[in-house]
Order: sequence, then structure tokens, then C-alpha cells
Amino acid sequence: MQIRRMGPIGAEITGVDVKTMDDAAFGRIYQAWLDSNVICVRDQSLELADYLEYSRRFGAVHPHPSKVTRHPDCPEITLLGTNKFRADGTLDKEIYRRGAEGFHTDGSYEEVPFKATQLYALAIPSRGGDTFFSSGYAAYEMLPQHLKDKLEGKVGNFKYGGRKQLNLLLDEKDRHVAPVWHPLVQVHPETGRKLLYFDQGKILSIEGLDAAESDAIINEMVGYFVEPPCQYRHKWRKGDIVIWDNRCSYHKAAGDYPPEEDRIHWRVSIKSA
Ligand SMILES: O=C(O)CCC(=O)C(=O)O
Ligand SMILES: [Fe+2]
Repeated sequence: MQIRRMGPIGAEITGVDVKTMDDAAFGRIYQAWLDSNVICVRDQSLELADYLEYSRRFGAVHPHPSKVTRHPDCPEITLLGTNKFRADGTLDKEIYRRGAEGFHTDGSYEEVPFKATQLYALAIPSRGGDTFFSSGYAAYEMLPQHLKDKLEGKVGNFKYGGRKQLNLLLDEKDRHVAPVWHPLVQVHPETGRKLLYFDQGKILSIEGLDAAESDAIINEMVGYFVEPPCQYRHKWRKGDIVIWDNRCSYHKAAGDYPPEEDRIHWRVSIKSA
């Protein structure tokens, strides 16, 4: 097995079959993941059960709240990129551009957000469709001192769809879940490194600030998330498994591939338990 760092974040792993990998090899993969925020294991050939079994080595697999995009035979698997054309032939942008609205972290609307998200590539378009990643550690470092001081000890209020209520992938009855609170400056439970926890698409407000100041600070932060630091751009190949650490990373889909081509992934949301 070879592990190759792709830059300040991101690592590529080749020469391994996750179906037969022993615990020692998995330990190296897990450490590479903690060290580099996001990793890609290339050239895999998996059935649904293989994928779930491998995913469970990272933690517990939880069904995603978007029920319409769950795999019909397996609720723990979300399908990305399927059913993107409506019956009348028009493109469903919610599906085609899922995850492309801006850098974000998955599951920040949950009391315990997803530790990791993992995607397995079944079909990749001839061009476009990359995924961009950046580092929550570097995001904290990049903040001007006045924001570091302002955010220290503060909690943010997060909800699926955020301030713009972009929640069309949820069933109507699932759109009214109460927002949850998370500290905006955190220490990663496994690496011990300090990081910024923020999600421009899901944060509503910052506790302890009046509405105008809360909005102004969120808007200032959104500015930094147009081009956040330490990016890794993943160019997909069929058979890739990519997993990112939502506790210390941001990501966004490019949302730019030819719509008539397939870009299909099996996606899982992973928590510690
Ligand atoms: O499709 C992608 O590249 C990533 C989409 C996304 O944001 C996610 O799966 O959480
Ligand atoms: Fe996402």
C-alpha cells in the first residue's frame, strides 16, 4: 500500500483492496486521514455490502435526513446524481448541484454532526464534477485577530437549509427540526488541533450578539469562505473512495459537469457511534 500526500491536505492511497485489508493497514489509512483531512483510496470494486462494511471501520453509518435521495434498498446509502431529470425532462438543480452552493461541513444541523462523509464513485463524467476541500485548522489560523477574539467561546445556531432555507431535498415534514448549537472554535477530539467550525449554508446566528452584529460577522466569515485556505481539488476516477473529516474540513462540489452525463456516487454519513 502506498500513501501519497497531495499537498497541505489530501492524500492518495493506492495498492490496496479495502475488502481484504487487515487492521494494521486500516490503521495506516485512518492515521493518514487524521493527518490530511481527506483521503482517496483508488481503484476499488465494491458491492453495497462491501462499501457499508468498509465505511463502518470509521464509525457508525447513519441514514441521511434527505429521504428522497436514499438508496431504495439501503437507507444508510444516499445516492448522489441519480434521478436528476424530472419526468418532464427538466434538470433538477437540487440534485445536480447538491453540495455546490459553497464550502460547508456535513451534518452541522445535527446535535452530533457527522464525523465523516464518504463517497464511492460509480460513474464519473468526461469533464468537470471535481470536489474541493479545505482545512478547518487553516481556516482558524487565517482569521484576523478581531474575529478570533470575537468567536472564542461563542456558539453558533445551525439548521438544515440555513438562512436561505435551502431545504427542498427534505420531506416537508422534516423541514421544521429545531436548530442546534455548536462552538465556533473547537479542538479536534482526535488530533488535538484548534479549528474553526462554521457552515455558511447552515448557520443562522451567533449566540450572545445582537442580530445586526451576528449577521455582520457571519457575512464577513462568508467572505473568507469564497476561497478558503489549504485547498485540495479532487479529480474523480471511477472506483475512488473519498472520505473527509467533517470535524476539521470544508468541501464543495463544483456543480459544473455536463448534465447529460452521469456522475453517480454512493454516499454515507458516519458518526462516532
Ligand atoms: O458531490 C460532491 O462532490 C460533494 C457533495 C457534498 O457536498 C456531499 O456529499 O456532502
Ligand atoms: Fe456536503
